[in-house]
Amino acid sequence: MLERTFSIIKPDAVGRNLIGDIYHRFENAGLSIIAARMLHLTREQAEGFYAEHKGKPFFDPLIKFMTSGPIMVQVLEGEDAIRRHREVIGATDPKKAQAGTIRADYAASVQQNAVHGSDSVTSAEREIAYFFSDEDICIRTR
Ligand code: DAT
Ligand code: MG
Repeated sequence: MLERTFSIIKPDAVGRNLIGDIYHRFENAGLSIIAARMLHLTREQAEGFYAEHKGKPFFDPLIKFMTSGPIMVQVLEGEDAIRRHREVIGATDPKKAQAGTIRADYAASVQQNAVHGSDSVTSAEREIAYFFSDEDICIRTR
């Protein structure tokens, strides 16, 4: 089924000039970028985005990391996009991520793990709407 998912290239990967490499991997996996923007998250924006993790021991360091530099946010569209995107990204812990995935290749740790990808249809819808309005999304004609 044609799906949309939400993606972040995190401050570590942006800082290492990996935007092009990561976009290439998305496109090679059949995921089309249909909206994109660079921004530097405020603490409030980061806390709201990661609200489901509030209270966990890694929450404060996560917010500090996510606000440490600019990020790229994008909406990806493709067949089975949510699962496919998570496959290209790899497991949260880079030590457990399959060889050839973005996190296996670029993540320095569980926290500094290069990318974010929505984990379900519900979170994809919430996360897309958190950063993009309907007018930001470009419908592909080919
Ligand atoms: P994912 O990003 O793979 O969906 P998640 O939703 O469980 O993983 O966690 C969100 C982010 O929080 C994750 O990318 C990095 C950070 N994080 C999760 N578990 C952590 C842990 N045990 N120690 C440090 N950071 C963690
Ligand atoms: Mg998650």
